Amino acid sequence: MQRIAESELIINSRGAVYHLNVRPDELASTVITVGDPDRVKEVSKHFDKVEHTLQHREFITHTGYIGKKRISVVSTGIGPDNIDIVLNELDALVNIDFDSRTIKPQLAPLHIIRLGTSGSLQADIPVDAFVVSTHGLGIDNLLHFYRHDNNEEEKQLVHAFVTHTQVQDSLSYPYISSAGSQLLKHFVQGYHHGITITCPGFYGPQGRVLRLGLSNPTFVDRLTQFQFGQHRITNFEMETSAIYGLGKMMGHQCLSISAIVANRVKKEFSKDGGLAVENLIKKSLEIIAGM
Ligand code: R1P
Ligand code: URA
Repeated sequence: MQRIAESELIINSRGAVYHLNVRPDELASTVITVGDPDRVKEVSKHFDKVEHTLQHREFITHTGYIGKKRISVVSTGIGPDNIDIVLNELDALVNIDFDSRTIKPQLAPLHIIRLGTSGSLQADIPVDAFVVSTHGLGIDNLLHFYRHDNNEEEKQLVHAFVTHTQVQDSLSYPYISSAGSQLLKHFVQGYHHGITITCPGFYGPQGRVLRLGLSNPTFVDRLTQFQFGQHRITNFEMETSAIYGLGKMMGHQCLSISAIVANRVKKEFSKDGGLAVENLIKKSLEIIAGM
């Protein structure tokens, strides 16, 4: 088995993986990711017991228990580039032996659940609603650095998306990946379902105009109008496609759930986004603890 060099997998003096500063024994097999580092304690305050509290840069991890269920909550910061770090390091923590620096013969699947915020692209999905991403459609370029493939239906969906939005000339080719089916089935009642677009920015890539003009001014309207069979685009944010794409290739079950804080069709913003996120955390933790 090939040894992974010190320059490729960086382990600190505590025996912890470099960016996350987490050791293999400090991570649970159910991992909740949140963008905002301050949101970690908003999740772990619902734990019966917190075992580990760790931090390096924007990556804060709390590991603890709800009843007998061991859960870690990890902040990712914003964007697909941070997800490249978090997903690779979470996977290394369970699937690479840190002593021999070799891939373990028996791979361990994680359950990775993002609890985030998002902008709605449909008039009938209001602020403060919850959306589960059936797919992450990435208009960032992260997955193209890895060998990856889509099935025929996914290829057709991406092709229809490119034709409809006319994005192919100026942006990297979009990619798509789907939610982990073992997780998706638990989050139905009280959650909208749909395709989530993952953007490499909050302003221009999500069609927001402050002072700068947009290269494709009709892009956001076209997202709202897109249809592929029964599929429509419900929302956009900045991590889902990267989590789904990398997580699936690594063999993990991933799910992204968002509280809607902005409705871009109705031009509305939540009056209390913090409360919407708190409600999402409480409702989803009850389900996660019982899975
Ligand atoms: C932008 O404000 C951030 O909010 C959303 C986006 O994905 C992006 O990370 O999620 P979080 O609230 O989880 O960070
Ligand atoms: N996060 C985003 O990325 N976009 C929004 O509109 C709201 C939250």
